[in-house]
Amino acid sequence: MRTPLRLPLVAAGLLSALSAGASTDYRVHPVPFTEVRLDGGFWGTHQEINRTVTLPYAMDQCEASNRLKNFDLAAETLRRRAAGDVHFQNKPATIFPFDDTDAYKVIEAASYMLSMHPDAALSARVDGWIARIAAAQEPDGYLYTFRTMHPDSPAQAWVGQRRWENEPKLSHELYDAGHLYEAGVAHYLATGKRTLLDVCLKNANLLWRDFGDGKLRVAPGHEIVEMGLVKLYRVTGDARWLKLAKIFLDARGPGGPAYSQQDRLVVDQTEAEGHAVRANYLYCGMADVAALTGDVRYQNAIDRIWENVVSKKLYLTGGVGALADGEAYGANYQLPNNAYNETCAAVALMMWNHRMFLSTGDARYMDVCERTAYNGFISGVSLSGNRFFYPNPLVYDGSAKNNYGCAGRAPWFGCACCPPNLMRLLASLGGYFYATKGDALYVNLYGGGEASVSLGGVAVKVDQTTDYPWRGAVRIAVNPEHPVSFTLRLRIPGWAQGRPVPSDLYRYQGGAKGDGWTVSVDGAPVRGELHLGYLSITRIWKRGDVVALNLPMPIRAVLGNPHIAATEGRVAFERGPVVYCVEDLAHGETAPEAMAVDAHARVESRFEPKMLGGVTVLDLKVAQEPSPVMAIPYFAWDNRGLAPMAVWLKREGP
Ligand code: FUB
Ligand code: ZN
Repeated sequence: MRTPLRLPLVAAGLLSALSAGASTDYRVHPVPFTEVRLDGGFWGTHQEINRTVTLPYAMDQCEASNRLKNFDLAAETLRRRAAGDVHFQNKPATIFPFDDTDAYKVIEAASYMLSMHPDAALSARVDGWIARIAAAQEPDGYLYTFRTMHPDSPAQAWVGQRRWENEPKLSHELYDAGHLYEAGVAHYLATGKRTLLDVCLKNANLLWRDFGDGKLRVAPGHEIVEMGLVKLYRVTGDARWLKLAKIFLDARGPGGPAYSQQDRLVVDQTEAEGHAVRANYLYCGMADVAALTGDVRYQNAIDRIWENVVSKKLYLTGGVGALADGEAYGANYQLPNNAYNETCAAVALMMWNHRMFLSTGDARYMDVCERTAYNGFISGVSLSGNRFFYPNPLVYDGSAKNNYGCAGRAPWFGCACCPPNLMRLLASLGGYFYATKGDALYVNLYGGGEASVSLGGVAVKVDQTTDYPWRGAVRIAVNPEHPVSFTLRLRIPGWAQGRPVPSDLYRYQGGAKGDGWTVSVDGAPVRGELHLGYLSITRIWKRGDVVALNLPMPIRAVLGNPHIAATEGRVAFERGPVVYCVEDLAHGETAPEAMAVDAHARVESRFEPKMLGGVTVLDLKVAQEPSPVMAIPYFAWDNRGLAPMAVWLKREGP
């Protein structure tokens, strides 16, 4: 495991320029993904496919679809005009002005992979991309290929006549900047090279010139620059970047479109609204700024918005953003099964929930994060690693071209935001597993692999062995360099306590039974009250100590809140954190969504090592079918051929 490099931080008085609150940070500190190695198992396997298949595939796609060419075209315009050819301009080689971000996201994902797996060829390929990106940057730091290559008039309707003019709507200039910063910081931390980071800082200086200290007041049309600026602040210690993030938050509303969260001041917002990716990135930025400035108004607002999401706008699969129209959150309880649920919205929801956990140390946020991870997030990529879903609906008729114009998993998209977004989160998922606060170590996610942490000044290795999510037995070997006292906090998932989500939006048939979990240390049972969803074990840990967590995984029938029209008279099934669906490969007479199942009937499960990479399947007794019907994990649908699919089946009987 590698320790990231850091720029010398500007030590003192960083936040004196900020008006709000005291200098502070998240109460809980994530153990960086660079200290967590996921071996084999569910996530280790997915990460390896991500690194060995999806990454090179996505790099080829970005090149073949002219994402990189746009940078060359912009650079050419700069060069030719500087040489006196003052009317020279190029036309974009792609459709959207945010296509630059696909390259940035891929570099970010590649950087996370390079942190864990040094690879000279990959590093050189990334360096080549960075050189092309840097060449497209204007002398004052502006970087937005669609304008730079075609400066005399907008090359595309969204671009606007002048810089920033269309930013609150559709230009995506600051969205491009945000993804650039996320990539630049990741690349610097992974490689120690400043090549892309310097591009970021030049761009951020321009933003400071134009927006800093009460100059232009512009609400970013598509948020993410706020999170990106916070990362720049963390890596450089330059307080201007944090201040700028706050300036962009405060520029929103009142009186603008709800679609881009500009109808009210952010501190007055109460519901998740508008475009779901934009919204969730906004809430991430608010969490970061709340943590770093101590300004509780941002935290209070996202607390309210989070309650709204988990109690009224969250799918059982952990997806959000019900509506294709506007790629948006729907009204309260508007959760149709033909959901949009963009993969990017799932990515952003996980990022937001992780931040909410870091603010509070409350496991319910990691419950949501885990639900999304195993279901509506990882569904976005095929098991082969080179086919993708943009929307992640809970029902499918077997033929609709609902995947950005494609029926079934697509090889790529004209608007290719989702695949590289999934890649960057999957590559850094180890960072969601553990966290520390003082002398406490939180274990949030379960999966085979090893982590290195420091507790009470002592290096501790934590080694998980488990077949989670297919089995609930988790063995955690705790190996401190020498005996040390600390508290191990084991997350007992909400589902293991009989609560699918931290609200009344869904419930298990038969009530909140779920107290069968057990924990032991070196064979001695540990009992105790859960606090904020964790079982705490405080003791002097010594090399060779073993914690055994056992989470029984009965198959649970799930019912929706009566306010959700789409789940009325229906039932879904889950086991552990995994949500199931029926996909009818035989295209039989009864479509899955018309299949009737007795929610009280006993359901059998079995592990199928050769199916879908090794999954546990369920055998459901369906009224219309003589033999049991197999249900598979939702995330794995459309890996055996395109077929009708449904998560929510008809409920027979009471
Ligand atoms: O607008 C940029 C990205 O493209 C959004 O995040 C996605 O929803 C897609 O519209
Ligand atoms: Zn997307």
